[in-house]
Amino acid sequence: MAVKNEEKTKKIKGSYGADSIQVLEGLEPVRKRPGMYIGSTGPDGLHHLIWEIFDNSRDEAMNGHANRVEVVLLPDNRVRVIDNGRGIPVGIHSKTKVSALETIMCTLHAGGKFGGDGYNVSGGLHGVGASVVNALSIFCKVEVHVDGGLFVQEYKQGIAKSKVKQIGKSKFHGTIVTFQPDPEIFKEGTEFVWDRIVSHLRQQAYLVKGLTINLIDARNCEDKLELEGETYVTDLGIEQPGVSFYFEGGLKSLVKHYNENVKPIHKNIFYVDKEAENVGVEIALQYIDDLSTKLVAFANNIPTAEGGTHVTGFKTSLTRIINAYARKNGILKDKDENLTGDDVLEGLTCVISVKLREIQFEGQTKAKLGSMEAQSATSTVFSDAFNGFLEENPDDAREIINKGLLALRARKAAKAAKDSVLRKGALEGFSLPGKLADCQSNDPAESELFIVEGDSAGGSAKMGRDRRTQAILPLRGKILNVERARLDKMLGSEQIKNLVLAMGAAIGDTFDISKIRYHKMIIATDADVDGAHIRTLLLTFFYRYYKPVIEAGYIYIAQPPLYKITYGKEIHYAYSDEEKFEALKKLGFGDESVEDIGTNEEEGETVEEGEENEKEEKAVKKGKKPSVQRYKGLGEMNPDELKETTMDASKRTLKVVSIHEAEEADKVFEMLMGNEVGPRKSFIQTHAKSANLDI
Ligand code: 1YM
Repeated sequence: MAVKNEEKTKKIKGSYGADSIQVLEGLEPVRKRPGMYIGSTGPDGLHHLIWEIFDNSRDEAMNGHANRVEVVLLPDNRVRVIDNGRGIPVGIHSKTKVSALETIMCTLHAGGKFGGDGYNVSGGLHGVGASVVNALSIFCKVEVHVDGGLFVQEYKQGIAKSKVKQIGKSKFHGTIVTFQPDPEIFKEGTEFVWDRIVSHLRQQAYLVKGLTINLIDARNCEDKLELEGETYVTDLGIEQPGVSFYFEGGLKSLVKHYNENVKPIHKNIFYVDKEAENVGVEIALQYIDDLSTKLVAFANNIPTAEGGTHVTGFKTSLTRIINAYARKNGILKDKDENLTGDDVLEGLTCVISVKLREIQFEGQTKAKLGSMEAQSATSTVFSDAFNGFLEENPDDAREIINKGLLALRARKAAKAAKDSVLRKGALEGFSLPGKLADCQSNDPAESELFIVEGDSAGGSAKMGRDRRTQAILPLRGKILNVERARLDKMLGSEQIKNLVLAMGAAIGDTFDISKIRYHKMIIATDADVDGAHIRTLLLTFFYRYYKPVIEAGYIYIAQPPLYKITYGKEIHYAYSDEEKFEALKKLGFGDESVEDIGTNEEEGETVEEGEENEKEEKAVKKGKKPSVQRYKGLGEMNPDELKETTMDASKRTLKVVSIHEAEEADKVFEMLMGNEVGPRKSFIQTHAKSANLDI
């Protein structure tokens, strides 16, 4: 009799535990929204079908009832998973009058207690995935060797074709699930990828020590009938290509594998596999002669790339145990500082795997373990075992602690070097950068720092400044190849270091705004593409490292004029094309009638010189036109012009930088630096011509 799935929810008593109430629901929702159950209907979701069925076999192995699982790829994109476990129960439930097998395969059940008191390592979902796979398969068959018999049931799109039937006797015990993904669901295709399955199964084999996993490629096997036989495929004696995984040592084997091509600094791999507070904790670790850390963690065999409670519990214990041992054995003296968490992670290769009855994931990608009991359980199991390991293996212990001490010393030396670079300028006046022409005042409130592009502009600025309150720091023309340098590299640059020293407020952890030496830091770059780049870079730098300084309103952008218009004795500075227009209009000239001084050397002479002045005056009287000079850079201005237009506090205009502007600059910088070539290219093309980068 064909069994219909009921869409409505009904409650029945669990088959194997008297009080276990199960919520059962038909499989219609799975076919309607497959993504909700397997993530996607693309290749990820397709492979997920195998993982679901495999997980049931693996859980059976982890509960100690199976030691062999076979995954066989068959023709027509069918997959068969075989285990030698107890076999899914087939008994008829007294209330539902339905076989447990059928319930498992044809209802969305809550899982958990269904089968009794097993260790529900897949988050209390033992067997739950099977019905999902069944629902999404055009064909599915389960063969169970149990209680001396062989029982079979077949399904189509989650619906049983008949009751569970006993078709013979059996001396085996185990479960065989064969399924064929439904192309109606997996519209992108139902072809499995061999390498993907290999790497998943290899990882799983490390996580379940003593389990043999065979993967067999029988996709080209012509004798379908034989493959459809009721016994284990590998017992058919057909030689098929495949791989086999078996790791006796579990995670210890995995650490050994990770450290195969590197140099361990101690002989023995630490290993523990114990339970505390109902949480299974398995950890293996070994230190290598390197600075990097490889810490891989799993919860119920699911990778937790973002770590979580188990990793936290491990890290705190590792630091505590190593410090305690080192002190007890006089390796760390009373006066010595403790090793930090980072110190003891250097060179560590470690795999952590915890198993919980109930599991909680956190984070965006659900790749972080949230279950609190995992933290204390990991801590308890690891502390005890690792302490024992150090006591029993003093040579290994010494190497591990020495490694940590090395990290500590390196960290301190680096900090001292950084502090000396950054503090010197902050505290005393005498180690300011040589490039800086400092001001005389010691009062930050009246002091200004001009950050000037290029040595020649720097020279003019030095001469044109008020040396009492104005300091000049020239940045070499090309301070950096802005398009290539990363911000972290930038910090290593001499130019940026000079800027940090000149400001006097240090950087990073040691940053202290109260130490800042100037309350105005004025960026004065040229009005061309290079200048705009340097300005973007400086703003980004301030945005990332000196946000409070921007917020305090200490960062400014100088507004040098773009044009100088000379008409006899009259001098006008124009800061934009419109202003130039206006000025010329006022003098009675249209823009077109004016000669650009850039192309007229003779009239390009400065007006300041008396003789020239007179000449000019005469020229004007003779009806000559005004001359217009376009400044391409600050370096083109003489000291007086620079003072008059850009530096003199009574005449200049400054633009204060808002946090919003800095943020925009940061985005532009990010784009210029980013790996995406497209946006950068189009940005540069758009802005290459405009002298003023709009920030
Ligand atoms: C190829 C897939 O599903 N194996 C499998 C599944 C189960 C058992 C053994 C099993 C579990 C329990 C008791 C228990 C499942 N049983 C259930 C349920 N291989 C595959 N092997 N007896 C047998 O957990 O107590 C669900 S899955 F719910 F019936 F117990």
